[in-house]
Amino acid sequence: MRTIVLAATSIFAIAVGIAPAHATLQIAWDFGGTTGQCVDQTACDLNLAVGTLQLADQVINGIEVNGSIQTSTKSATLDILNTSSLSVINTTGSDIQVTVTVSDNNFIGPVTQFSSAGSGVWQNAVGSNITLNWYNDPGNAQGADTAGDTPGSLIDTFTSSAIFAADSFSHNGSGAVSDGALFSMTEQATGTLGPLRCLRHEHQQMDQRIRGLFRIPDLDEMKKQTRALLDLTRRHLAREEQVMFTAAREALTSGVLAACGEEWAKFRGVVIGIEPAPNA
Ligand SMILES: [Ca+2]
Repeated sequence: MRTIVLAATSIFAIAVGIAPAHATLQIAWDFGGTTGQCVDQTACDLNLAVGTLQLADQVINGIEVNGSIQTSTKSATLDILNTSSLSVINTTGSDIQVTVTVSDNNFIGPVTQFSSAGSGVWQNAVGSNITLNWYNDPGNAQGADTAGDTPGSLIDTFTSSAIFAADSFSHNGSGAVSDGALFSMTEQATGTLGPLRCLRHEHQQMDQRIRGLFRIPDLDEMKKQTRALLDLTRRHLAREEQVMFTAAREALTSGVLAACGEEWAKFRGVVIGIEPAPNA
């Protein structure tokens, strides 16, 4: 199974201004402990324009990143920091904690108001979550030296957890800031992507639905809820088959697998290697 955050985009815009100066747009990441960074106009940046930082499509510690572009705009009337990815895919059978931070400084003030927005689509990622954080620093410190480097104040935050197989989120924010001639902006996306969260979440859902069945007085409603529980259980078993058992086959030695098989066969009262009789 693959976990996808599609079109995770966030935009950070601040109105008004004075005069430009040198600054650095950069991105830093931490994918399950594998860290990295890319700075605008260095070898890792595919886009020749200053203020646009484009990463090559790549897999970092099992996380496949496609179409990652960051932009930084500084003018007398508008300062914008933007980051987006077409898709961020967990290709492994494990949950992975991901953090991506984008920052630039020497945005042009003074400014007194900010607007923020973020949106995305979850695909096959139930139980995964992402938190978007927006930071503003009147001290103009450069952020994103590391994924945890977020100078200034947290001025907006938003969290989304994937609930449905295809799920979307969006958020808008705005408020007051107090920035002088120069300031910095930093955006961060942090959360956990993974199939195990999805499986655990389904376990919780099944437990809730089973408990709920006993409280339904109406027979038709109970039938409807029982069918929904069966659908959820079938989907969950298929997902376990696809994710858990594939991961177990890859991770465990044949001796351990055989021992597990014997144990579970004993528990279920079946004999390994004997096919059930036709029409049994
Ligand atoms: Ca560039």
